[in-house]
Amino acid sequence: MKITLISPNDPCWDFGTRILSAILKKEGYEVRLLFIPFPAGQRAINKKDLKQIIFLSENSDLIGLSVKTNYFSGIRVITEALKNSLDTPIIWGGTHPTIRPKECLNYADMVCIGEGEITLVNLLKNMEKGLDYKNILGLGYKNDNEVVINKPNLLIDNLDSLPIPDYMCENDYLLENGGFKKIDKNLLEKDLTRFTHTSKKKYKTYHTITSRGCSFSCAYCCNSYLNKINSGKKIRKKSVESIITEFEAAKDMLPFINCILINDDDFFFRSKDEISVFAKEYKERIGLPFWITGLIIPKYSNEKFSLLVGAGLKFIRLGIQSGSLQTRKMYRRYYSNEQILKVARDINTFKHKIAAPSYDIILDNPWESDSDLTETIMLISNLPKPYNIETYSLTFYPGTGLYDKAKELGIIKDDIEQVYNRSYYAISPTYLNRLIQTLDIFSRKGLFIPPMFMSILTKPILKKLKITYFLTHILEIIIFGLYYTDRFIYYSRHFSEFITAINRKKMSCLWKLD
Ligand code: B12
Ligand code: SF4
Repeated sequence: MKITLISPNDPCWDFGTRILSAILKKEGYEVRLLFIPFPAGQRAINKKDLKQIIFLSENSDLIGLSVKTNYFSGIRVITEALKNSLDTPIIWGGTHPTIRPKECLNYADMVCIGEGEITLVNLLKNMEKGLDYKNILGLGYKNDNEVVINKPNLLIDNLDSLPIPDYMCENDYLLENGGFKKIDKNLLEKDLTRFTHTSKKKYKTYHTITSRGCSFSCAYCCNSYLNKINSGKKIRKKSVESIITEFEAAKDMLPFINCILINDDDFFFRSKDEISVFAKEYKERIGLPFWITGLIIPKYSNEKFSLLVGAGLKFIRLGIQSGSLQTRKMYRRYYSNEQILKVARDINTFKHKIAAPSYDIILDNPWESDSDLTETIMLISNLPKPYNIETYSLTFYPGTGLYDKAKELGIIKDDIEQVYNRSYYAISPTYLNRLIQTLDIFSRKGLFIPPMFMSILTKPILKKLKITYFLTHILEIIIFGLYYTDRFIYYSRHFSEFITAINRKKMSCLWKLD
C-alpha cells in the first residue's frame, strides 16, 4: 500500500511525520512525504501548488495530513482540493484533530486522536485486509452523518521501541517558491542550516525530541489538554542509550550535521544521574555542540547544567513568560522573580562557554495591566547580560484554560480569524510592548539599557504627558534600524508574518475586553 503524508512544517522539524514515515516503512508500506511549510496563520497556497499536491498524491491508498491549529485553514484548502480530484480516503492527525476531532471531520474522512503510530498502522492493516476499521482506538470518522469518536489509543510507554526518524530522502518533496523539489541530501543540508539560534555560525542542525509530554500544565499550552486526555500520564522519555543511538544514526544518515537541537518541553525533568550518563556518552560518542530549547525555571539545577555544558551544550532557551507574579499564576507558572533571576545568574556564570540564553516572553495578554507589563520590563532589564528575548503574542489555542476563559468573556468571537489564522509573531505595537522589544534589540546588539532608565520610561506620567507618541516613534526607528536589519534573514523566511506584524501597527491592541 502507498501512503502520502503531508506536513505543513519544514522538513527539518516535523518529528511526528518523520516517525510515522519510519514506522510505516518498517511495516512494509510505501511512503511519500510532502513538506509544505506554512507561515503561521497564513493560507497562501496557489492553484499551481494545489495541482502539484494532487499530482504527487495520486495513486495513494491513504493521504494523511498533519494539523496544528495555525495550519488548519491551509490544510483545509489542500484537503478540499484533494477531495475534489481524488477518491483517496483522507485522515488528519496532530494536535488540532486531537483537540477538535468533530470540527476536523467536516473536511477529513477520518481523524487520528493523539499519537498516530499504532492507530495508523492498525488502520492500514485493516484497510489492506478489507476489514472493518471502525473500532480502531484513536480513530474518529463519519458514519453516514453521524460523527463517531473512538477512545484514544494507549500511549507508547516505551519510546525506545520507536524506530529512528526517517531522513532517508527516498520519496520526499518540499514546496518552495516555484514549486515542489525532490528532497535530496543536498537540499536537506541547506534546509538544516536555515534554523540556527545564532546568526554568527551556519550550523547544520539535526532537530529532535527525546521525550513526549510535559510535567507542567500551563494554562495557554496544549499539554494541559493532552495531560487530561492521557489520564494524567504526563511525560515519557527515551533512555540515554536510545538517544545516543539516534544521534549516531543521524550522523550516519546526515554526515554534514554539526549541531544537535533537543526540542523537549522539559529536558531537565531527567535526574542528575541520568544527565551525568548522557553527558559522558554524548561527549564520547557524538561530540557535537548541542542546544536545548525547553528549560522550565523550577527544574533548573546548576549541577545538571554544568554537566551539560561540559558535554557541549552551547545554547539554552527558557520560558519566563511574564515578570508579573499575578500573570504567571494565571498561566499556572509558579515561580518568583527571584527564582528567575537566580537561574539567570547561575546560567550567566557559563557565559564564556555558551551563547547568550534566550528567554521567552508572552505579550498581548488582555488581562495584563500596564503595571504587570512594567514588572516584565523591569525583570528583563535586571537580567544578567548577555541575553536574548523572544516575544510571542498570546494565542488562545483550543483546549486550553485560557481559550475557555477568553471565549466565556467574549474576547474570542471568531475562532478562525482570531485564533486559527492569527500569527503568534504579530505583537501589537503598544508602547510597553515596544519597550520590551527594544530591550531585546539592544541586547542582540550587545547594548543593555540600565534598569533605572527603563524605570523612567515606564512611568505612567510619561503617558499622560503624551510623550509616549514621540518615544514610540523613536523606538520604531531603532526597531527598523537595528531589529529588522538584524533579523532580515529570519524575516525573509517568515515574510508574511512580518507583513502581518507591520499591518498590526495600525491597530492599537489585538485583544480588547468589551
Ligand atoms: C517540538 C515542538 C515544536 C518544534 C517542532 C514543531 C513540529 N513541527 O513538530 C518547533 C520549535 C519548531 C515548534 C514550533 C511551533 N510550535 Co510547537 N511544539 C513542539 C512540541 C513541544 C512537541 C511536538 C512533537 O514533536 N511531539 C512529538 C511528536 C512525535 O508528536 P506530534 O508532532 O504531535 O505527532 C504525533 C501525533 O500528533 C500524531 N500525528 C501528527 N501528525 C499526524 C498526521 C497523521 C496523518 C496521523 C495519522 C497522525 C499524526 O502522530 C504523531 C506521532 O505520534 C509540542 C508540544 C506537544 N505536546 O505536542 C508543541 C506544539 C505542537 N507546538 C505548538 C505551536 C503552536 C507551535 C508554533 C505554531 C508556535 C509556537 N509559538 O510555538 C510553532 C510552529 C512552527 C512551525 N513552523 O512548525 C502547539 C500546537 C498548538 C495547536 N493547537 O496546534 C503545541 C501543542 C504546544 C502548545 N503551545 O500548546 N514546535
Ligand atoms: S512548561 Fe512549556 S511545554 Fe510544559 S505545559 Fe508549560 S508551556 Fe507547555
